[in-house]
Amino acid sequence: MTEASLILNREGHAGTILMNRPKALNALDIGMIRNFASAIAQWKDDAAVKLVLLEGAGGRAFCAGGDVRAVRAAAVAGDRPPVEAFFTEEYAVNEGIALFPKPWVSLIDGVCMGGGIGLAIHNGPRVVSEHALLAMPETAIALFPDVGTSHILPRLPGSIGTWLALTGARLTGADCVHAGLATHYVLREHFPALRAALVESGDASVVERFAAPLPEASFAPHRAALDRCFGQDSVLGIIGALQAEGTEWAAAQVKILRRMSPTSLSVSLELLRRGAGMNLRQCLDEELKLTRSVVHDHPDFCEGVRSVLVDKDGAPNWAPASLEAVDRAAVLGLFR
Ligand code: QUE
Repeated sequence: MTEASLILNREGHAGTILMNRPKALNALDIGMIRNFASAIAQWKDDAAVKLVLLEGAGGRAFCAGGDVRAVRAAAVAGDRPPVEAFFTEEYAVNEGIALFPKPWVSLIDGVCMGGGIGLAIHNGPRVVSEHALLAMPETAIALFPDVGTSHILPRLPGSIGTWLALTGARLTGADCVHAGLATHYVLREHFPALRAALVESGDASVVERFAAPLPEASFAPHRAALDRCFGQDSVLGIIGALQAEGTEWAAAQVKILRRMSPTSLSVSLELLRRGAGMNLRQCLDEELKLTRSVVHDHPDFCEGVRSVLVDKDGAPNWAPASLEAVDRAAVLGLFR
């Protein structure tokens, strides 16, 4: 018998959800997404469920993202319906979490990227440990910040959201609290007691009692430069501003940006600027339209997933290959 990839339970006053594909770092497949939708539907009006508790199995990850290998396989086969179903249903879950009328408590003790962030960010509390590692790595596979993060990232302090989206910067748990992605910093050793208190009390405010003193943000020394550079209104403008900084940190950011899909960087920046003026539903609709064109009508997504997750050669062949060669009209055309 195979074990379920999403395990729903009732414990005390809580509805508990365990993401359980540890070998794939709990990456979300369509079956898991459907079970999330059913948990939301069952529990939102069930007065006996005071809160939801979301965790990842295996000790290494909360959730590494969406099952983009499966999406790529469908795209390569020219099979549109499974891609349409995956993103439509995933984004509906993101909105369902945002509208969920009770605390949706995420316990993040490991890797949490992309789609994993979408399962935590739209509600709360969002608890991170000293082993949490969060990122929006989509520009490395020529996707873009989705799962409603086009609504969230433009609302983070300064230009932190743009920096995260374009560079895929990895944040520690403490960094996430400083950036506004997480709400509470709790040491891993206290997670079992926190979990027990949540289940037993049904009161999400117990997390306050478990919070540890917050270390300084790793990006604190670079915050001013980060805001100066990532506040520019084009990717080449950002790169120019970084070069003008003349620091090691700025040079490292340029090197990272130059490895990402040039089209994806341009799409992601445009999406975040639009997202600043839109509500969550509008952002999810814009993201859904973008998935169709980015996955099916542009070669970089299949190439990016091939390079990062299939062949793992770290040598993507982007088209076009440089930011200088990106045609703005072609980028805007992907937003139909
Ligand atoms: C960008 C992404 C993802 C990614 C890497 C990126 C993503 C995702 C995974 C992933 C990682 C490990 C696994 C797995 C998936 O990596 O969405 O199954 O074992 O799910 O650069 O968007």
